[in-house]
Amino acid sequence: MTDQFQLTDDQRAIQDMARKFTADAITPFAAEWDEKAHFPRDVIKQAAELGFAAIYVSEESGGIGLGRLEAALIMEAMSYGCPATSAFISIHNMASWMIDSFGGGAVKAKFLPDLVTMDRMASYCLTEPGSGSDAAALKTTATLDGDHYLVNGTKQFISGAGVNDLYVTMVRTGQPGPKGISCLVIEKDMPGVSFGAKERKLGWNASPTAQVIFDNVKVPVENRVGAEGDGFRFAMAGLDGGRLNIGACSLGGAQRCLDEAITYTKDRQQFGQPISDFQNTQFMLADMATDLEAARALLYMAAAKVTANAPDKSRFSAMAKRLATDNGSKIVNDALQLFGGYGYLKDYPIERFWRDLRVHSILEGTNQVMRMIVGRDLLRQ
Ligand code: FAD
Ligand code: 2MC
Repeated sequence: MTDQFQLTDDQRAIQDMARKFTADAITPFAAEWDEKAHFPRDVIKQAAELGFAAIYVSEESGGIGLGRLEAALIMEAMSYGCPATSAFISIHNMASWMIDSFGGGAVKAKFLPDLVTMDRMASYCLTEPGSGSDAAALKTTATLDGDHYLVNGTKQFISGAGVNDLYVTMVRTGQPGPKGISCLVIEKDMPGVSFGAKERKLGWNASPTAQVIFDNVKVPVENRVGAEGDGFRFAMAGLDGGRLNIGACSLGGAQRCLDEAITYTKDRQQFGQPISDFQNTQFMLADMATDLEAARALLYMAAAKVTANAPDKSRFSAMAKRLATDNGSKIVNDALQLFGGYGYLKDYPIERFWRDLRVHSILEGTNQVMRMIVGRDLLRQ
């Protein structure tokens, strides 16, 4: 954010564009996508036409070269309609940015033209069955064999598994721990790549999740992003931005539910008056709005720090993700309470947001891991 906490005209323009896209292409359909566990590939591809597939990919590589605040504004706007779809697009952005920022000329030229248009879509593969929070303990191996690696292992909970074309995958090429990890782009149709069954989930139903299984997959060395041993650093740098976007998805979902609650409580009558006349309702709405604005302010500040590559950017990203996702879920829960029994029904959107936002406190690093990152950084100073 610049200029005494105002968004610039350009930032407002991009926000308006994302809001219009959401109102036209996402909001009217999101409940059905959730109900039918439908992956809206065509709508996601339309987002690419607006530049939303490569928000912070450089213009030289075909992206729109914006900052992290602009990305947060776009994610927040799209999640007003569907947090799962917005987050799916965020993950594609994170994977594409890693290739653009850390890849050499060959890997960038090979993959980025199709990624910025979403002619190919990308997943980010870090988590394994035995390593979630302790990501640096990953066991998927890539063994160098001439001009290619042989990759073996299983990635767990991968968003876009089976539907996406490219898998930006953290693999072990060396010693145990973070320094033995490298980053490879693995293609869906390479022999030996397969997928687990689609997971059945509480929410995020528009975003398919499954295992990605590598069985002696031959991956050309030219598909490596950056140097051997640097993959963990790239993965963490990617998550500095991803976590902002997940926080922004919670802000957008919470804003939607707050707006719905204001409308509903003015309309719903009990004891001969609108329930918005009760002081309890007003106090709840007041706290929801306050918690939302506080989280938004921290998230926008953290986004500015990540754009500026500030030394404390990772700590701020973790603080903002933790606060926005915790506050977001609480606000949606309170909205559900204000709707009474109707909030529990699928006839209203609140229960979908309640389910979708719940996972934001878990993925892209649990909120306990966020506290670990913040605590460690404070004590390092
Ligand atoms: P665990 O690490 O086993 O944690 C279990 C509990 O222990 C948590 O409460 C955790 O906070 C706590 N805990 C662990 N260590 C500590 C500690 N040191 N101190 C205090 N508490 C601790 N991953 C990807 O790589 N790519 C994806 O696209 C992706 N998409 C996902 C989509 C969905 C719908 C879901 C559910 C997950 C996705 N993930 C993805 C995985 C996600 O990042 C992990 O689930 C998450 O990082 C937590 O790992 P875990 O599930 O193994 O839990
Ligand atoms: N940017 C750049 N480098 C970083 C970094 C960052 N944000 N964070 C850590 N590093 C570097 C760090 O500097 C160190 O390198 P060096 O020794 O050269 O200084 C190296 O990485 C190892 O860092 P740590 O010593 O902090 O590693 P440790 O293993 O102790 O813990 C932890 C790291 C817990 C923070 C990390 O494992 C983590 O974030 N866990 C959560 C996993 C996670 O977020 N998964 C999300 C999967 S994606 C997803 O869910 C989706 C939906 C897409």
